[in-house]
Amino acid sequence: MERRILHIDMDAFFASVEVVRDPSLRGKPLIIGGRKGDVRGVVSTASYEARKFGVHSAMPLAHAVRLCPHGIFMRGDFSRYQAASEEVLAALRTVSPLVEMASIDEAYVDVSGSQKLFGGDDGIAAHIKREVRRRTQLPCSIAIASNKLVAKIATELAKPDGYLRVATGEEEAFLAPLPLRRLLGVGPRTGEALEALGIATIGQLAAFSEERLMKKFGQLGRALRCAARGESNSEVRLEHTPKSIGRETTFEVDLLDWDRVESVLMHLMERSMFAMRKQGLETRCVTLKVRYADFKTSTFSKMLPSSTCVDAEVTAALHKLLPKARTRRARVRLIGVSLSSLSADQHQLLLFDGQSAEKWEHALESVDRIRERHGFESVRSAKSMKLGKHVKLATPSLSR
Ligand code: TTP
Ligand code: MG
Repeated sequence: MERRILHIDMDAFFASVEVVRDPSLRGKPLIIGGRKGDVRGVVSTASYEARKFGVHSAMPLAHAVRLCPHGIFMRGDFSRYQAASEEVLAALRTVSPLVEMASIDEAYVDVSGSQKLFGGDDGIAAHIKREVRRRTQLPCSIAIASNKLVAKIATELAKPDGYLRVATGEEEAFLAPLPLRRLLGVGPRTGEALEALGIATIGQLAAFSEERLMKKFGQLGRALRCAARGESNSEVRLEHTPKSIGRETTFEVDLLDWDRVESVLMHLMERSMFAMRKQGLETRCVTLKVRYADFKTSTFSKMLPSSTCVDAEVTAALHKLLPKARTRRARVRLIGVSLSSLSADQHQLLLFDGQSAEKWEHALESVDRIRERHGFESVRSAKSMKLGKHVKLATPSLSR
């Protein structure tokens, strides 16, 4: 199978998130990192409009104020950027489970196995751009090449809001005309030393005598020459997928009322499923956990015929497990649900009960969007509605 690696980098990331939050900021020179008076601050990002004035990341804020006195300066909100980053990760997982977030706004995806399903590189890139837009409204740049090194360099050239494809076999020709400093690993010092040898482009480095490079730089010389030829075989390092996602709660008083227990369980299930979908995952195994008044704890698990992110399918599994928990005629102290055998949600539900599952997924997507805007409790199932308008659990439930 031909190896194809996608690299994505968000455009002016922190600034773009602020523009989505407050569209009146669009088109303005926006600088995130601190307010004008924060003398000790540094710029974390500048919008493209602010970059025209020479403002860039890592610059002292005071310097940025001098270059762009009419700019809009903001401290920013890291938790919002983190949330947007998680949405990007979820979007990427819809094309391949092999995702590596390299930084908060940048990722690699091994898309070798996704070519047929999405119609090649171009189809994959279009799908991701659409999916990122839909989930975050943010612009991004994408490149696809045969390895990480070439893909990352190509993304820079695709900016802003662009897409670039480097065909397998074209790596060296693609890199050749680019200035030396575009090559990763060539910092200011190495750059100067190479330039002293008369090397100004990546192509000139690729063609340079390996012997002479090794004499001057040792092993680094050989590595740089390989990189200049577009050779790299570093793997996409997998993002950690949690073992399970679950929610549980202990009742204020032990309960015999299974109708009430079931309502709380459905609420916990909806919360777990929401958290799972937010991470772009689906589940294959549902576990019901019950602790009785005498502290005896039992778990009951059910494997599903295929992975799902649809509440109704997990509800059905819980309904099969509940009678088992009820055979013990003791009061219930704690109830919980846990979803495991998690995998990247690739929306490949067409094999099993295809149509209805797909319909459900679309419905849930709108539900999740409403919840993000108006709070989790804005949309609830009939069963968990029995708990009343605002659900207050005695002990907050935690995800593991
Ligand atoms: P980058 O991807 O380097 O920059 P960017 O997304 O702002 O712009 P570009 O379109 O050129 O990719 O960094 C991503 C985010 O990381 C950036 O928005 C803010 C943060 N960051 C810092 O806080 N400090 C820094 O020095 C850099 C480089 C980035
Ligand atoms: Mg970026």
